[in-house]
Amino acid sequence: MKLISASWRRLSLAVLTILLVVSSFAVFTPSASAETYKVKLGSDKGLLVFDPKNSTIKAGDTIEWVNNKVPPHNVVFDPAKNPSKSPDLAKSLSHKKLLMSPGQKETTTFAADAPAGVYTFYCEPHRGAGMVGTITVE
Ligand SMILES: [Cu+2]
Repeated sequence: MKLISASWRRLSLAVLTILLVVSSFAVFTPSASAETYKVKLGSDKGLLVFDPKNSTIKAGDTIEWVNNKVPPHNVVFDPAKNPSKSPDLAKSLSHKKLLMSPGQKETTTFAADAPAGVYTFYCEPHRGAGMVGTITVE
């Protein structure tokens, strides 16, 4: 009888510990934590590309555009290639101003209610050279 109650106590202690660990995760891991993703304009090797070319994010997240090699660059979202085919939405995400020097930064935050789907963007001076990328909002 003594043995049984001792093992019961041990078991309940273990259950209590697990509950405590799980609940602390729930407290310290906010489910809607927005993240920031970095996209370089021009690769480190001097190629006319966005690096990474394709990113997958969640609504509410931010893209930090970092001007890198072979400027000038800019970021223009294609009005015909976003989930709601909205020119206004594309315009609100774009940074048309040319970034001339390496290290310059711009940010684009996707609203918490941004429609899910693929958003295509390009660099105006280098679109013809293939400097095009996508953001997929999950
Ligand atoms: Cu460019």
